[in-house]
Amino acid sequence: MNIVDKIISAHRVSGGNGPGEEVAIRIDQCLTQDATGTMAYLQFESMGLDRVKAELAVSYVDHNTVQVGFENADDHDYLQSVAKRYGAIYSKPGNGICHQLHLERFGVPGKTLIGSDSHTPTGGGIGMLAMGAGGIDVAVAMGGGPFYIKWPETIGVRLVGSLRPGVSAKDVILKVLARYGTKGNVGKVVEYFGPGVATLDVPSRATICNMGAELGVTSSLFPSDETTRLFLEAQGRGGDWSPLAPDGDSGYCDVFEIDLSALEPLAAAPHSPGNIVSVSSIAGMKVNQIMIGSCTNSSYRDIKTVAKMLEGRRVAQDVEVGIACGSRQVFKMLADEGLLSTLIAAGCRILENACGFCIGAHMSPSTNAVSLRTNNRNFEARSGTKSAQVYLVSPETAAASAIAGVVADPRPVAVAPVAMPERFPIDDSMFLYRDTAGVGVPGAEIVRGPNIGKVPAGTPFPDAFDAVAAIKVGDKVTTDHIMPAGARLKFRSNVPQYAKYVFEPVDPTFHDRALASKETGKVNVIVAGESYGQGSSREHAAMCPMYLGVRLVVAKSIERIHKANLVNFGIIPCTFADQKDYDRIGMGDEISASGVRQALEGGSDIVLRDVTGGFEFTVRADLSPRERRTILAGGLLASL
Ligand code: MIC
Ligand code: SF4
Repeated sequence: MNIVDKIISAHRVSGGNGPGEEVAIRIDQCLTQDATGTMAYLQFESMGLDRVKAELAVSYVDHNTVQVGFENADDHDYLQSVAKRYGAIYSKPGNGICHQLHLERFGVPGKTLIGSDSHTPTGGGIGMLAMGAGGIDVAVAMGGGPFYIKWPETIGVRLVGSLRPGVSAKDVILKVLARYGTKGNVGKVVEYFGPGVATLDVPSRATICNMGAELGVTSSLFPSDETTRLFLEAQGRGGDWSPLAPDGDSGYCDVFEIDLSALEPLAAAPHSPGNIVSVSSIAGMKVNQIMIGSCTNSSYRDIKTVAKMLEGRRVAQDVEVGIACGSRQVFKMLADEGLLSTLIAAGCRILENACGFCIGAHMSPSTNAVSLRTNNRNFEARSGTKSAQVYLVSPETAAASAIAGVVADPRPVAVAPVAMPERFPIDDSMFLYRDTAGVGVPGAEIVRGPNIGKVPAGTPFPDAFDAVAAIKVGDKVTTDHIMPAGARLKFRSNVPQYAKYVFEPVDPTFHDRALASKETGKVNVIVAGESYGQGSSREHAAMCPMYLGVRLVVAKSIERIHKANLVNFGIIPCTFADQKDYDRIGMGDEISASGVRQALEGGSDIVLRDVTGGFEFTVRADLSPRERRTILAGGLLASL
């Protein structure tokens, strides 16, 4: 067995005997972050449980920390009070980014973790089966319920050799993205093996697993070995370690070999993490902004490497450089070693330990700017500036370019590798309610400011309906297109308000049109191309469309987390039986259907009539009986 199969087998509750079959697994640990967490906890509350039942639930605040206006602060108060009441641990704003913190303080090899954030697989760096999910799925797991996945097929990435100076983990995952792309990998997991594994420290492994999310896979994992043990010991958690390795090299559906010694610095060019080019091919290009940090590249290893590269140097005059550590631990270590002072002297802007620039919460580049960033997504407009050209690079490439003022190959200016400390400084004082974790404080008041709204209620799926193709979009439409973050992020806890921005970057008229057709009793249909719903786990990309009367998404293909979110909010995620029908449907076409409940119940294809075009077309929903029941009931909350 490979590692993934071992962990799934050990956690299997029901179903699934092999790849492709739905399996219910027990979840040991849960994490939420604030931007998805308020809805997750509102849904948890509505389940009527008295406390968190999973082994561990941690509620992090890292996304909405800018606090312009009362909204973010209201969310924090709610999350803090609800954590206290129900027995979750609360990580205060300023403590750091959820994935970096979870790796440092809570992750355990061989355990399962789900998080209401697509980069939860960062935990795969220490051999956890860690997966992103919608908030309601996390709420169910917090309540002790299982999590459903398709038993994945496992891609084996065999690592040989060792990285050369100036080349790092980011380049490894960009190489994997160059091979597998950002679509077509649904239902798979990536497992890293081979002699090269031992040459990578835990933060490097975590970087690789983190950005595996951009492949669209369910998770990514490394074995748990001596390096993992030393990392956990250094975090004062040696007792959490256990070894984990595949039985042999044969349990993979595909094997891709990377010779780390031969790897060169890479970059993801605008506007997709799968658009890989070599740094040497863009070297010399003028750069306006460089942002270093995010859950992908903000470890002690990464930020110290940058500081060492900038030691005694200054950032180029026309370049703005911002640096955000991933956690308070990293920040403090930098400060204690005098490296914060190095960064300040070099002319960097020191940013808060939070998501910040990565999600466009601040630090948007100027018009047409070239921005080099060490995060994981460069979707158009995600930075907050539509015309900006965002390139994703390693911390080493970012630092070399900061000095040069143009894209620069870091290899000539590489520094010695950062050694892992024997003991990290441990200070858990910004994790609240550890003593009442799993128990809670019965009767504790839950604080609900005006920004805390309600979860919209679902209604049973209609058998027959008149509908309209409310929007038609192309391939690789991300959740950032469907439900933008950045300046709109603060409305996450207020669905009617946030719903005003559904598809804003694509078609700002969508909200008004969708609401108008809903009010006339029509169902709204979204027509989409390949890989619909890439990116974030935000269930708002299903919840807000549901609120606007969307009941069907008809696409060429749909990504895993988004598909699960659509089901959870009573929307049928379906694909064209004949992809040519995508071309025949026009935006605004009237569509009608009947016998839909019966088709769903029986798991058969659904025939829709394009009344405007005068033709019928068939769509299919590849759903388990459980998922079909959920949709028929009007979503997961309605079906519980
Ligand atoms: C992201 O990187 O897109 C986010 C913001 O972390 C999302 C979660 C969200 O939308 O709140 C994710 O990756 O799931
Ligand atoms: Fe935060 Fe960016 Fe990581 Fe998402 S990808 S969790 S926004 S740092």
